[in-house]
Amino acid sequence: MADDPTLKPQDRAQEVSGEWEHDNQQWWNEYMASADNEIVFASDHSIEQTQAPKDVGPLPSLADLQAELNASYELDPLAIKQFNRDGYVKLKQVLSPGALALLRQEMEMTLLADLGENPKLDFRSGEMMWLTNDIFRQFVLSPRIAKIAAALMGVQSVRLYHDNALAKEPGCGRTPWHFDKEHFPIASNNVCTAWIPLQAIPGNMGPLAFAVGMETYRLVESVQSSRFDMSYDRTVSNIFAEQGVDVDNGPFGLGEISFHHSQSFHTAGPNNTTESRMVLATTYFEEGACVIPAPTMISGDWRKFMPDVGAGEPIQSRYNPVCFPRER
Ligand SMILES: O=C(O)CCC(=O)C(=O)O
Repeated sequence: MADDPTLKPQDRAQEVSGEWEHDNQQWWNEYMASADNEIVFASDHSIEQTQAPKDVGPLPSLADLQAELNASYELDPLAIKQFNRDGYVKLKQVLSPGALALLRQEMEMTLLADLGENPKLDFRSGEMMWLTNDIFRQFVLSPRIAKIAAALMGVQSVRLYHDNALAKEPGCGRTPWHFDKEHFPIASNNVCTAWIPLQAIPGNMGPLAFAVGMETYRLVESVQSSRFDMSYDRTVSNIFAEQGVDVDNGPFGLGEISFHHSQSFHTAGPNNTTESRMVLATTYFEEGACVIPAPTMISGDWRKFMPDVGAGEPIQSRYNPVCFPRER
């Protein structure tokens, strides 16, 4: 039905009101196909290139990894200001090259085991890896990362919504413009995602790019979501260009990670390198938040991320542990 060319725009808008009936990989497949690959930004910050060092030295032991991911990061108060003003912040040197290399190796093995040698996917994805893999578990439940999320949002305690392994393969096109508030069925304004690159991301590898401004989403609030054609991406992009919205599509250095608020509009460029762009994205929400009254199919596979939690209920399932302060 989604591909029926005879559908009128209003029918397409109504289509998103049902729930998503497929898995998370299928969601990403359809989602990436809704990107308009003709879009370029008026302001391009991607010129600077960042090369990943190839030799990161010996990989850390599990105990060393644990120590790194438990230790507090010294968060500059200016970063909190920037997050609340711009809707996102990029923080340098949050994680060591060794820790990232270890997770990259693990992610590659996990995706290979789950999707096979040649899955013919431009964008491989995985989720809930922390349940079965100790190294993922250290990262996804990391007090170091969750504490930053809590401080940026100004809340005492955060729970995990979900983890996402995101492997944008060489040749994969843009990630469409979106904001996560529309995708996450969480009735709270305190939701953010840590986007953790597992290698440096130069401008031509598709760094996550942000429309600057916590309130920028208001410019495109009335644009109807469509399941899933390119019209939404194109319309949002046109409005941002017309309104002179600055887009930060700068590269990520090794160890640099970003945090974006669920109101932050973001996109990502194509991967025009020969290397897979591997990222772990973990989403946190304020303790006490509930599911929205009526999730739609653009909420994706949400029931999987919070089993036995119904619409309108507090999100406290076994898959949504408190990550900060760490439960003992
Ligand atoms: O990795 C990407 O290209 C998109 C990821 C994203 O939109 C997110 O983590 O919120």
